[in-house]
Amino acid sequence: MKNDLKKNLYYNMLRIRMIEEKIAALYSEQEMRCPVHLSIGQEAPAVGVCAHLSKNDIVMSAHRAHAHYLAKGGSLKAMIAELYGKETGCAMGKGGSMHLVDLKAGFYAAVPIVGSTIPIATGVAWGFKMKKQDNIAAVFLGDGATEEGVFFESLDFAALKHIPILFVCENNFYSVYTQLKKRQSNKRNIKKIVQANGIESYSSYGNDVLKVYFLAKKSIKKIKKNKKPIFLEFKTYRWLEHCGPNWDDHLNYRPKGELKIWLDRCPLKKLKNKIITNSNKLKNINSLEKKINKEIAQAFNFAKTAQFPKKNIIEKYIYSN
Ligand SMILES: Cc1ncc(C[n+]2csc(CCOP(=O)(O)OP(=O)(O)O)c2C)c(N)n1
Ligand SMILES: [Mg+2]
Repeated sequence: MKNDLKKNLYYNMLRIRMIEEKIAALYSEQEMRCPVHLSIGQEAPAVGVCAHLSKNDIVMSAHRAHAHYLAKGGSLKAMIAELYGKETGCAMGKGGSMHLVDLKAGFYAAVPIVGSTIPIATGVAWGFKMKKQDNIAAVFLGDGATEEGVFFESLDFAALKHIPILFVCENNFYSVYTQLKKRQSNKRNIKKIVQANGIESYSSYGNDVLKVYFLAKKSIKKIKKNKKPIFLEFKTYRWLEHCGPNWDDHLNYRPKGELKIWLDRCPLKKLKNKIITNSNKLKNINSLEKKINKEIAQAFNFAKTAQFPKKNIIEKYIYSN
């Protein structure tokens, strides 16, 4: 396997990790006034899936959207400005972290009502098919979203109409403070449930970006060829609190020792060890970090020095379009 591929995937995950770490570090300044749901620890599904999507394929997401937005090519400056509530933000400073959007990059928005973007993405993908366009939609959803009725309605419709959509479930085993096994019978297997809805379905380990990459590659190729939906479940883990920049292991809703196991399964660490074989390569990695730090500093400066939105900015936007 080409080392370039590993390096690219590593770079994209590192970039997301470092951006979110910066958000966490500056959050207590209280200049970012929106809630933030960070993806630290679960960067691999976003990067491995979006690596195969073209500009004209679209992605939708939910409350935990930074990684998806960035992996799809959303503007970093506009994202950080959005978190600061500024008029140069991707939603004109009116949405915050949970309402990211970058139409140019094919990121057709994140909406924090759990499950709400699943039918919207299904509709967009259906539209592609009706217009005989070759594009697909990918929608990222959590394990909690698979408990919403609209998830099943969307599966049914996608199966029935042969809709070119990739459903990507990031199963981090939690919905806020409640573990999957306290919410669902242990007989409930999401892959089999989706298969029973007539959709090809796979489950894989979500902290190995190469596994994600190759499964996504095969699946997206198939969706484009057969114009039929596919569902992927990636098992992964959120390190920080559900919402906010802090560690929360002391709250004891996670079984003792579980966090430590998943910290050891860090998606970046695994790949970094594969890339570094000598000290020369280590120097290369340091230069990646330097490059990312520079980009982050520019984005935060852009956000902090921007204006807050003027009154009626949304109304003006709507009436001028
Ligand atoms: C319809 C709806 N119900 C409840 C909530 C509150 N809520 C916000 S995030 C969340 C957890 C969702 O869990 P999951 O889909 O697994 O995503 P994760 O946070 O683990 O990434 C809940 C219940 C909501 N936003 N929308
Ligand atoms: Mg979850």
